[in-house]
Amino acid sequence: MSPFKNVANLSVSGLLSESKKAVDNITHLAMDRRIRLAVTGLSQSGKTAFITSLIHQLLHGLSAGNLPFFSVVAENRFLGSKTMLQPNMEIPAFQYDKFISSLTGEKPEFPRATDGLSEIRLAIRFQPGSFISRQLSKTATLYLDIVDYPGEWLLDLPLLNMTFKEWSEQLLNFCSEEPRTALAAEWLKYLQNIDSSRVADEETMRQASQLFTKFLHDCRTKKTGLSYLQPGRFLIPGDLKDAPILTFCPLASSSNSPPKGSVYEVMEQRFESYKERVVKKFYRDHFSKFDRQIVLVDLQKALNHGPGSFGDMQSALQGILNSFTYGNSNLLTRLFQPKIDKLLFVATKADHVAANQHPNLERLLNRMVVRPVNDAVFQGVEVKTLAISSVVCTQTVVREHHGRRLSFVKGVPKGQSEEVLLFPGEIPETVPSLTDWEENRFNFLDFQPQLATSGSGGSVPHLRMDQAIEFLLGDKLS
Ligand SMILES: Nc1nc2c(ncn2[C@@H]2O[C@H](COP(=O)(O)OP(=O)(O)OP(=O)(O)O)[C@@H](O)[C@H]2O)c(=O)[nH]1
Ligand SMILES: [Mg+2]
Repeated sequence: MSPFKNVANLSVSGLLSESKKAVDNITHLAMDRRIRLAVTGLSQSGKTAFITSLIHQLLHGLSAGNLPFFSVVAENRFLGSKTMLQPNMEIPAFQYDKFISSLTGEKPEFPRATDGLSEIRLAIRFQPGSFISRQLSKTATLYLDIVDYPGEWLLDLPLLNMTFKEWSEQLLNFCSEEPRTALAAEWLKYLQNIDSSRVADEETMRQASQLFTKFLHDCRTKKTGLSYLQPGRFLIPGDLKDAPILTFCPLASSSNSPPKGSVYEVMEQRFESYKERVVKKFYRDHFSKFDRQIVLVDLQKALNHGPGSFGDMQSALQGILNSFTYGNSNLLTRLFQPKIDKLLFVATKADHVAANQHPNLERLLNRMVVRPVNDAVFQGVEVKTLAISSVVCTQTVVREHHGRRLSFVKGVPKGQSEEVLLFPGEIPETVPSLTDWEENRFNFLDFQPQLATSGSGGSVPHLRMDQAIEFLLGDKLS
C-alpha cells in the first residue's frame, strides 16, 4: 500500500472528523439557547416565591405531573433540568436550596424579604420539536438566567431620567396629598427651618435625610401600603448603610442658582452620585439585557389599602416599565441590543381568594396595566395576563350560607396556627368606586404554606405556573 495513500486517507478522515466536530459545535451553538428573564415586581409582590417555585417546578414538575400546559412536558420532549454553577463571580447565588427547604419543611415558611442581589442559572434539556431542528441535533439545552433583588430597588430605575430638581418637585407634589401629607409633616417642618442656600454641614444633611428616610419607612407600613417610594436604597441600603451617598433628600428649589457648597448644591451632587454609582450600575449590570419579562402584581394588597394605594401602585408600575427596552427581537438584536419580546403580567397570590374569583383578578389586572400593555403591544411585544399562585396555601370550599352558595377559602393565616374558613370577599372586575372602598369591603389575608400532600407528588402546589412558564419559555423549547 502506498504510504502516500495512507497519508491521504489519514488526512481525509482527520479532516472529516474535524469538520464533523465543527458542525457539531455550530449545531450546538445554534441549538443551545439562552433567556434572561426579568422578574419584576414591587416589594413583597412575590418575586422570590415565584423564582423558587419556577425552579422547583422545572426540576420536579415532570415527575409530579402537574405541568399539563407546558408543551415540552406534554409532548414528552422534556429531558430534565439542573441548576448550574453561579455564572457571575461577583454576585451571590440565589439560595434556592434554602428557600425550597423552608417551603417544604416540617413547618413550611415563605422566604424572608430579600435584602440584596442574587442570581441563578438553570439548564433545561429537551428534544427539539421540529423535524429540521431534530436533524441538527437530537437534544438541546435552554439556559435560563434570573436575578433576584429587593423590590424597593426597582423604583430607582425611573430616577435615571430625572434631575434633582424634577425629582424633588415630583416628590413634594406627592406630599401635597394624603396619606403622604401627614406622614411627611415632621420632615417638611425640619426643611422649613433650614435655609438650603446656606453652607452645608454634615449634621443638617444627616438630620434631613434621616427624617426623610423615616417618612419613606412610614409610607410602606402595613397600614399605609404605598409603593412609589424612592430612593430604594434608603429603605434597603444593602452595603451602603450610613454612606454619605445616601445622605440627601428632596428640596424645593429657588429661582436663584444655589451657591457652591450650599445645602442644596451638596444634596444635588449626592443625588447625582447616587444615580451614577448606584442606580446606573444596577441598571447596566442587571436590568438592561432582558429577553422576557414577568411583572408580578399583588392586587389584594392594593385593594386592602384603598384608592390611594391602588393608584400609587399603578403609577409605580408604569414608572418602572418605562425603564425596560421592548420590541421585536431577532438573533442580532438578542446578541447586541437585547429587547423584551414577551411580557407577562400576573396577579400573584391567587390562592388568597376562592377559585371563582380568579377570572375577576385577571380582568382587574388588565384594567390596572392597560397603558403599559397598549404601549408594549404597539412595539410588537406579545403580552399576556394571568392570575397565578407560585405556592398554593389554601383550598376553595363551597358552602351554603343564608340560602346562598358561597365560595370560602380554607387555610392557616400568616402568624397563626389554626386553620380558618374564611369568606375573603369578591374581587371587583373593574377598579372599585370610592364608595366600595369606604365600606371596608376588602380584607384579604396572607396565608402560611401547607405541608405538601402525597397527592401533589411531594411537589409545591401551584396555580397556572405551567401556563406562565409556557408563555415565557415555550417557544424556545420547540
Ligand atoms: N398565598 C400565597 N402567598 C404568597 C405567594 N407568593 C408570595 N406570597 C406571600 O407574599 C410574601 C412576599 O413574597 P416574596 O416572594 O418574598 O416577595 P418579594 O417580591 O420577593 O419581596 P421583596 O424581596 O421584599 O421584594 C410571602 O412572604 C408570602 O406571604 C403565593 O403564591 N401564595
Ligand atoms: Mg424577594
